[in-house]
Amino acid sequence: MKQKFLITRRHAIFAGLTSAGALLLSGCLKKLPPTYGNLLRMGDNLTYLAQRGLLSPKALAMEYSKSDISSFPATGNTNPADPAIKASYSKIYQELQKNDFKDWTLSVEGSVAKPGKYMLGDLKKLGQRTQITRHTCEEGWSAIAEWTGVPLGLVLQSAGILPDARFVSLYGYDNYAESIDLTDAFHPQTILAHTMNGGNLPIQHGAPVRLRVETQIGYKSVKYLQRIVVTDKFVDPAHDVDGGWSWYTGI
Ligand SMILES: Nc1nc2c(c(=O)[nH]1)N[C@H]1C(S)=C(S)[C@@H](COP(=O)(O)O)O[C@H]1N2
Ligand SMILES: [Mo]
Repeated sequence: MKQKFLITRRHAIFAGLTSAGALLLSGCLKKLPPTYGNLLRMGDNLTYLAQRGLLSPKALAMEYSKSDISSFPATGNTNPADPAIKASYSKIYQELQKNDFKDWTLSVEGSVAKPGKYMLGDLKKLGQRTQITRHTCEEGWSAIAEWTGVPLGLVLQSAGILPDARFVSLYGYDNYAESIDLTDAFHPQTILAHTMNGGNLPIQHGAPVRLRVETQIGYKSVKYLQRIVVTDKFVDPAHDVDGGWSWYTGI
């Protein structure tokens, strides 16, 4: 599924080599991604440098108006409760679904002063943001939707993020996982979305709560959120780097 992405990415790498060289020389060395040094992950250096070197960390991804909202394919896992999935998480997700996700909690762990479980109501009280954005999948399609959710930065603040914190790993009920750095975690458009186009987030799009990282490509936006772990070291929870995927996929 992510294969095509790698090829198009390679083209982008060659196209961007000269400008990246210039960026490197212009003193952006401290802004290198944690995958720096891995020859197969040179694409990360380029997109990371371009974003971290040229944009303010709070620069917003493009937002659209309601008339731009489009149909929205569902990809990857579209129903963790599918009985055909023989993994233990399938039963757990079925139970949550039976009760309309009222028993759903998000566990916040790691480098935080107050680790613990948040119910959806607890999260909503922290603050909310609504944004109409474009999702771009590595398979080559994109779609626009309106998302409402709780900024991840507010959740991390509320949990008392510790000074040694550097990365955030997010795990879904289907064992899918991704990690992002604190710049993306505290980006104003990085939200834990519970509402899509004004209604509860549908199962196929990650119910009850999914991540939206609008500064990166679609596969970073973990659906079916279960657990967030703040770490002081770089973690690649889904082994993207070993599997030949980009860890940083800035758009
Ligand atoms: N938990 C989980 N999150 C996931 C995936 C998945 O399979 N499981 N697929 C990813 C990919 S590749 C994309 S493009 C988007 C798809 O989101 P959508 O199904 O709402 O279109 O979710 C991402 N997050
Ligand atoms: Mo994707």
